[in-house]
Amino acid sequence: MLLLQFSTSHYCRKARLALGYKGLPYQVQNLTPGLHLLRLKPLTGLTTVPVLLPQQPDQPQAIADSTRIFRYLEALAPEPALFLKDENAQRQAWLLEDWLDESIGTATRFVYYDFRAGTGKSLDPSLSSQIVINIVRRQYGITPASVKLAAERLEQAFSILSPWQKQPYLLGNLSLADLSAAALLSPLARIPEYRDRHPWLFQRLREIHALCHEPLPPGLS
Ligand SMILES: N[C@@H](CCC(=O)N[C@@H](CS)C(=O)NCC(=O)O)C(=O)O
Repeated sequence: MLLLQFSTSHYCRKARLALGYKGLPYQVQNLTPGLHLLRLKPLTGLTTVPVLLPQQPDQPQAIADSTRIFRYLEALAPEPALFLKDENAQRQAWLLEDWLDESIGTATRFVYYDFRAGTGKSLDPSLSSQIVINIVRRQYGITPASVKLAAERLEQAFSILSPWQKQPYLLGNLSLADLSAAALLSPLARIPEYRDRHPWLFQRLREIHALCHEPLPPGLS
């Protein structure tokens, strides 16, 4: 299998966590932002990574979107299970996964790129890095007002995810909600303020990454 990705994308990290948890062998191909459209559009009709290419004659050519990749991997390799046996609990897992994908993954992106352009500039002050950061900020409409909203959404997220303070898995047993939270909140590991205020969150991120045999994100390694 081949995973088409951006090396720094937290949505691609989410797909890698699932592949690692399942213990499936795969390779990655890092696409160049901008040129990625040329590769992805004909394959999926979409412009986003991750995209998984099973590269097997009896399998689909391409699976786009991290949520679809979760479903595909669970059908391909049911053990170890990523879906919970209890139907109600699994519904909760899907709800959390969708909220993390649609709301929180975006909020972390906003807060992270705002940090990298401001107090976190010293992480990589090179012109090329700052150009990329500014392109991303323009592409996603990252402005002081939208960053403020994103930061507020994250505060609410920490309270919704508070079961993680007392137990290793959000819904009692490991689920796709844990993998989604571990990946989509991972950019915050580079921001000292978040690391200092929520040590429990980064402890869980470490544990989930170890379970999925995925190297830790920058800031935790
Ligand atoms: N819901 C999608 C979101 C993926 C996503 O936003 N990917 C970003 C990278 S973090 C991307 O490919 N952006 C490039 C673009 O939109 O052209 C998923 O879960 O796969």
